[in-house]
Amino acid sequence: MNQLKLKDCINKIVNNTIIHDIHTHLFPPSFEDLFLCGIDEILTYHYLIAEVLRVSNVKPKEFWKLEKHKQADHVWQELFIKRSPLSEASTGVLIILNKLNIPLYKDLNKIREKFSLITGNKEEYVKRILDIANIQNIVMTNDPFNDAENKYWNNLFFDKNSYFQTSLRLDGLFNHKNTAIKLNNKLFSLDNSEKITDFLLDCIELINPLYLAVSFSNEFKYPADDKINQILTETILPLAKEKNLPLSIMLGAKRSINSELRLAGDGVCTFGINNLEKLCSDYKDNKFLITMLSRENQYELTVLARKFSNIMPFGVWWFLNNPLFISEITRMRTSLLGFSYIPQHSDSRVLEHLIYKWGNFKIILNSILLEHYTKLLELGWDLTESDIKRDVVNLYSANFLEFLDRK
Ligand code: FIX
Ligand code: ZN
Repeated sequence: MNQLKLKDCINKIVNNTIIHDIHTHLFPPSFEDLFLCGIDEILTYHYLIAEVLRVSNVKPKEFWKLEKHKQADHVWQELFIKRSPLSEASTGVLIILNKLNIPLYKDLNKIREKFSLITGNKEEYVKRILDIANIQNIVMTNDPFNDAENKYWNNLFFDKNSYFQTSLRLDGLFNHKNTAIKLNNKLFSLDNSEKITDFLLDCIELINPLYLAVSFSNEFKYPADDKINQILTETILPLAKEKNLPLSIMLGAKRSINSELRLAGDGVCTFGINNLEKLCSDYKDNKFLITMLSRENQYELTVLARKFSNIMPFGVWWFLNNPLFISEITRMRTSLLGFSYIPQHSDSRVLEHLIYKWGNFKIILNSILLEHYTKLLELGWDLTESDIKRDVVNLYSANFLEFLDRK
């Protein structure tokens, strides 16, 4: 294969291979209010809210009193009209509009009109967006402690054949104020490990997750004589092992450092990698999907993954999800791990986010693959189109699916 053919071949494969998006906050249309799409939802994404509240004169308390379309008007005015939309999240809005063939009107109402013409049939619209991004499956973040979501599970609303798949988010076990919770019309008390295990078994039965998930700031220490360690070691880890479910641990989000900003108020902290090292070493029969929020932690995590095959690093999370860090982290991971990691997840909260988050990632992946494969060709390696296809399939889906299946 020559250099020119290589470029076209990579481009075609990167854009046409189907993706398994392993962590999102999306829901299918059957979850009614939780299914988010359209320009007002896109503009009131918490990434943009954080950006607007630092430049506008409207105080957070006032902003939250506005109706959603007024909040969207405000974001549009401040971040797109009064200033150029340069940040990753605001450029993302323009990418979405481009891909949906909606002109970049400065008048937001005109954009709203265009959206109203295409979002009418929600199921068809989901299919359209997934086709644009070339995504086959989306993993939701299913939180039994969230009342707004819980009611759908209680009524067995979920269509198990949809593109949407499930994961069981358990942060609520550590933060939950009450010791009782209702799930599927059953009341569970969560005051000891045995009862928590019963609750988790019912959640797993009901939600049928691909993996269990938690997030921790650097306040999580392992080992330690505290409630987190007790819940983790007496309930979550034994169950995850028994059911052969990976535990996804998202490390380094410091929650609510400015609570006035609500969901937009979380920050970042570096995490003591020695805690993760000890955990993965003590629980070699458990599988861990790990993503870390701090840039400083990325190299250590990658080195740790070389030592522990029960660690699968995934995604370039949240504030890191911009070209500079995606490029740096993906290059570093590839140099140390080959393609034995999961390079990206979208973390989309609004359906159309899939378009820009995956679109941006593919541009970077394209150039990284070109560099790596060029080197192989220069060294005389016999590289075929099907080799490249196999590698991209591994990155986009197979590494995840094989990790799930691994015993
Ligand atoms: O904890 C998480 O899953 C985070 O991804 C979210 O809490 C965060 O708000 C987010 O949407 C980041 O992209
Ligand atoms: Zn998330």
